Amino acid sequence: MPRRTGREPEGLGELDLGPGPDEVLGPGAIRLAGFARAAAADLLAAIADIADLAPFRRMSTPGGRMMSVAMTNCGAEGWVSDARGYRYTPEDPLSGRPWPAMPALFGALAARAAARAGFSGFLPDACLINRYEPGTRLTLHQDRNERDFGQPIVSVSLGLPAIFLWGGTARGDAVRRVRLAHGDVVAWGGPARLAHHGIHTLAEGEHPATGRARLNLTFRRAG
Ligand code: MD3
Ligand code: FE
Repeated sequence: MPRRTGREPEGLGELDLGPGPDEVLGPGAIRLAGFARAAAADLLAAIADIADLAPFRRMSTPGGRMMSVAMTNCGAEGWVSDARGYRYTPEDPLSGRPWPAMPALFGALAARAAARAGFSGFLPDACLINRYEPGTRLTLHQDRNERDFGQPIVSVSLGLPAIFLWGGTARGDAVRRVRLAHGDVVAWGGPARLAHHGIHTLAEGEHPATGRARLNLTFRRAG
C-alpha cells in the first residue's frame, strides 16, 4: 500500500514518491529520505526476532526516572541506562546473555547509507532499537558513550513520523525541528556528532507497517 511520506503536495492523498533526494541538513548531517523504505518489511521482521530474545523494556535514568521510550539492542555492544549511569554492555542485563547478533542486513544497510553520506568504512558494532508510542518522547541529550566521536551514527526511522529536535553542540544553542518519516535514514558525523538532539512527544497515529508505533534504529561504533 502506498504510504504518506510527508513530501506529497497537500491534498493529493496517498501517493508513494519513492526515495527522495539526499539532503544536507547541516554540517555533518545528511538525510537520505526513504533510503530504507524498500528494506522496511525485512527490518521489522528482524526487529521482532530480536525482541523475542531481548524484549523491549523501559530503562531507568541515573536520576531515578523511567524513560518513556522502550529500548532493546542487537550487536556486540548494547546501550543501557540504570541507576549506575549510561554505558555499553556486551550482555543484556535482563537475561545475562549476549545481545542478539546484528543481522547482516542491518550492518550492510548502515554501511551503505554511511558511505553514501560521505562516511566510508563505517562498521557498526552496536544497534540501539527505540520504540515510541504516541505520548512518548526523548529529551534533548548528547550521545557520548562511544569511544571514538570520529565515527558517525546512522539512524533509521520506521513507522509513525516524528519531529526530531536538533540543537547545537552547546546546551543553549537554537533547536531546529526536522520531520523524520518511515524509511528515512540520517547519518550524523563530523561537526554534527556531538549535537544535542531529541524526539518531540510522538503524535497519535496509526501506520500500516508498525501500527501505533515508531521504531528507530541507531547504528554506532561503540568500542
Ligand atoms: C545526532 N535516538 O537513540 S535518531 C538515541 O529517533 C537517539 O530514537 C533518536 O537520539 C530516535 O540516542 C534520534 C537521530 C540521531 C541519533 C544520534 C545522534 C541523531 C543524532 C547523535 C548525534 C547527533
Ligand atoms: Fe541520541
